[in-house]
Amino acid sequence: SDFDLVIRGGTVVTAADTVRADVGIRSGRIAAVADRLEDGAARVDASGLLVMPGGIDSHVHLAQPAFGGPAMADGFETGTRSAIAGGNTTVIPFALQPRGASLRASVADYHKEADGRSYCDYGFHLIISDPTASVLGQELPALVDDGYTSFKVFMTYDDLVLNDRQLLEVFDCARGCGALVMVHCEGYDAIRFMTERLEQAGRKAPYYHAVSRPESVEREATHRAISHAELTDVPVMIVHVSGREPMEQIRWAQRKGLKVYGETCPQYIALTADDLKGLNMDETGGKYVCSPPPRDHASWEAIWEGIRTGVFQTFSSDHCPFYYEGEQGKLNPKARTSFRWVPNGIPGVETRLPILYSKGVVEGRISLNEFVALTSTNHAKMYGLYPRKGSIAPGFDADLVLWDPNRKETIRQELMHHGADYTPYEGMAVTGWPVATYLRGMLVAEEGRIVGEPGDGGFLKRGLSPYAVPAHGREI
Ligand code: DUC
Ligand code: ZN
Ligand code: ZN
Ligand code: ZN
Repeated sequence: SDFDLVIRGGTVVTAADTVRADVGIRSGRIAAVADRLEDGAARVDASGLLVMPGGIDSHVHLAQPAFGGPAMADGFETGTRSAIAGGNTTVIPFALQPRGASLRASVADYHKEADGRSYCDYGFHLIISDPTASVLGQELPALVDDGYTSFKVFMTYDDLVLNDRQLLEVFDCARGCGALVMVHCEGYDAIRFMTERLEQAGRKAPYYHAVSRPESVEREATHRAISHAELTDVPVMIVHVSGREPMEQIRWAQRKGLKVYGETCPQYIALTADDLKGLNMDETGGKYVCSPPPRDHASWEAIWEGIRTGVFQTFSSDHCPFYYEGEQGKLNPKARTSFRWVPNGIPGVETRLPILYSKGVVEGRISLNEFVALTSTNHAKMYGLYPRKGSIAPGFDADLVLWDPNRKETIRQELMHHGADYTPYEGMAVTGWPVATYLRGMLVAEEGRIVGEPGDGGFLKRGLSPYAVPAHGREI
């Protein structure tokens, strides 16, 4: 027969359609989608299941150095193992330039980490912490040509923060290169001011992490990033948006006609700042420390409003895992002395799809097609992977997740495949769960078992984002 594999009898869901169809796969690609295909060399019965494009998580952190802090709990092996178990087939982590380092050399370090270790396909965004003349003039344009077509910049953190002048210079460079800029919007000085005041008052429990960076701090930085993007005429993606105020800034910009995009994450519809209180303001609140911090129930509703009305294009995990008990069982005592030393980030690459499916599709807030757009298709389009990734149609890579829409699970650490020693979603009941994950036609995960191998995943040289074209056109 014509096919290496036929996935038979499932309901195929894309960002546009929901149809009962068979999917024929040949040489790692989708060869046919039709009502009824003849058997291939192999056949899988998907009756009762949804067949969706594999999740694309365009915001994960793997193997990032911690600047003297604790090491990240996931490198490429455990992080992508967790990704495929959770129904994903592509991740886009970050290659971080430490200050003083060459960007090209930093990218090479991440390739060394990823090479032969990844269970799924991957690209890299570039984190720019030191936008020197040679970085802006030579390194970035060459790296964009090589498929690193998006940058992330930070408006906070001692080791990463860019001042307004530097933000403008990176934005202007991105405009010239056709790269898409992702911005971490929280104001550095306001956070420092609050952190020092809270520590002086003896307020050092993890909960005060949330108090030190309230929504106004995120809203101000979001507005500032948007204004700089307008000034330089460059499209920007505002990442990890936590609540109403930053969401409304993005909506305001979009209504003005600016090319401002938005990303949100599971923690902003499933956790609140109260989680950072732990048990009676103890250190267990450290399991929920991430930035921006989770807010409150009204913020969840604001995030849903932004999802439903198209303010947000992507729903990413911001998977950024650290060990609660300390690296390899060694306690991280400094993190217990003040919230300021608790590393910012939580694991979530494996739970992103079930959380959005359960709260979004099952609870009636979004359609199946919107689910696919938010978790896969829009990531591919936004970051230059379309039309290779992100849909189910002839010619696309056969990256698929077979999804049981009725399966009830309780998220628990024992189910997870990540390197971290906890999940912040412990005990959360969800409906809808990945049953099998196919990477370019290969079964890589099935029922929580990892079937693929490290090295199955390869590097994706990404094209320019069609969303990164400046509103006023490219220079000639
Ligand atoms: N920003 C991220 O994107 N991830 C984790 C922490 C942070 O500040
Ligand atoms: Zn440039
Ligand atoms: Zn960030
Ligand atoms: Zn992140």
